[in-house]
Amino acid sequence: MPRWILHVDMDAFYAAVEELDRPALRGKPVIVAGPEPRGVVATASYAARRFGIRSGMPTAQAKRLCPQGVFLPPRFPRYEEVAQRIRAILREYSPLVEPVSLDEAFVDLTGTDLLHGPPERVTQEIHARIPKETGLSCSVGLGPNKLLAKLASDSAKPGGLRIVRPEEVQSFLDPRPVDDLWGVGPKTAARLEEKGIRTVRDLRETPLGLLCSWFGPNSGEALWRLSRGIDEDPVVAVREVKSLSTEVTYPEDLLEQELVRNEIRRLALVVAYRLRAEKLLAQTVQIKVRFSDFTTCTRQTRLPERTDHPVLLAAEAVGLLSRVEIPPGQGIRLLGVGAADLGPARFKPLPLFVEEKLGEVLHEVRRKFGPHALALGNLAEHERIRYP
Ligand code: DCP
Ligand code: CA
Ligand code: CA
Repeated sequence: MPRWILHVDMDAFYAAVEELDRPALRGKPVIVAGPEPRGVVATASYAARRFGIRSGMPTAQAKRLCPQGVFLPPRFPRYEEVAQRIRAILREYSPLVEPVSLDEAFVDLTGTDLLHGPPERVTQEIHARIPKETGLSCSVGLGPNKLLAKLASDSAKPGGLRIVRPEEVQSFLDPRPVDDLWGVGPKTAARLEEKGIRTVRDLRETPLGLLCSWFGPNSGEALWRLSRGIDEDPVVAVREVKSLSTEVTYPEDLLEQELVRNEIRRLALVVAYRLRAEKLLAQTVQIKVRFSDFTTCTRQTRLPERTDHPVLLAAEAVGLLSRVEIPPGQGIRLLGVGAADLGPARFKPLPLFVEEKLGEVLHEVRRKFGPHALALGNLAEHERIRYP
């Protein structure tokens, strides 16, 4: 099966986030940089790039080039938060998401057609969704491997989308300078230049034997393959944060709705307590329900904000339960509640809900007396359940 790899890279990432958070800055020359005298520019908005400002340039020099520029210190927790939202979107399309840096990731879309439709369409959807859901501009490339996906997104920058189909690979690569190829560093590029090899086409037309005699058999062959757009490097998923869940198998199947609801609430509180203990917040809540006949179903929902709030998590979990149809005559043997899309609690957003205070109190009581010390709602009935 031919591979389809997608590459996403955000445009002027740090500066774009600053403009998002402070709309008055939009379109201005925004420069995110360490302070003088020793600081350097992390990134500059496209408006600032017109003044010749580039990443890595000393801040002092950037100020000379653009005295009217808006110079801001970086806010990493905020960039990380945005990065995680982007990754969560990408993970909806494939489990194989490889973040390369905060603002960049590969996604392997090979064989995801049945679930999500053709990769070309998924690419368009992702390209439209990221700006819509984050307010930030991104560049997206799709190709038969990582090498071509990244070159495709680079060539679409800023804000574009480029698809390189297998039959277009050579015409897409040929006119590019050799150092566009991943793995051709400045040293190799300089040595190739000495031999009169400047473009990928020049490189492709150089016999393998000659390349091997210049660079050794391994590098020679690597160059030969790169010039043909051959790259088998796999997309390796890095699970940033684990999910967290708890489940109970009941010695006797649960039959009463109210009992099931109370159990789901109780399990959600245990999950909330563990999130708090691990200093994590969750954006996705999941439940798992197994019936008497062992058939199992799961439901999940994505929250607008990450939270470890016990009341909210319990309410979401109970809400999910109402989306489960219990087949007639079936009891419930197992219930589980999970939290996923976890992120560090240190970047916790400001409280959005009035119940936040109640959440604090619940956590405090559990911290002192253990996770089962308190429960929400009417839990008198749940005491009838014997836990294994
Ligand atoms: N970065 C940094 N120091 C550098 C290069 C980059 O701190 N020397 C940071 C700031 C960037 C982010 O990493 O916003 C992503 O880097 P990119 O190279 O992808 O550059 P940008 O996203 O800023 O711009 P572009 O639109 O060219 O991708
Ligand atoms: Ca970028
Ligand atoms: Ca990048």
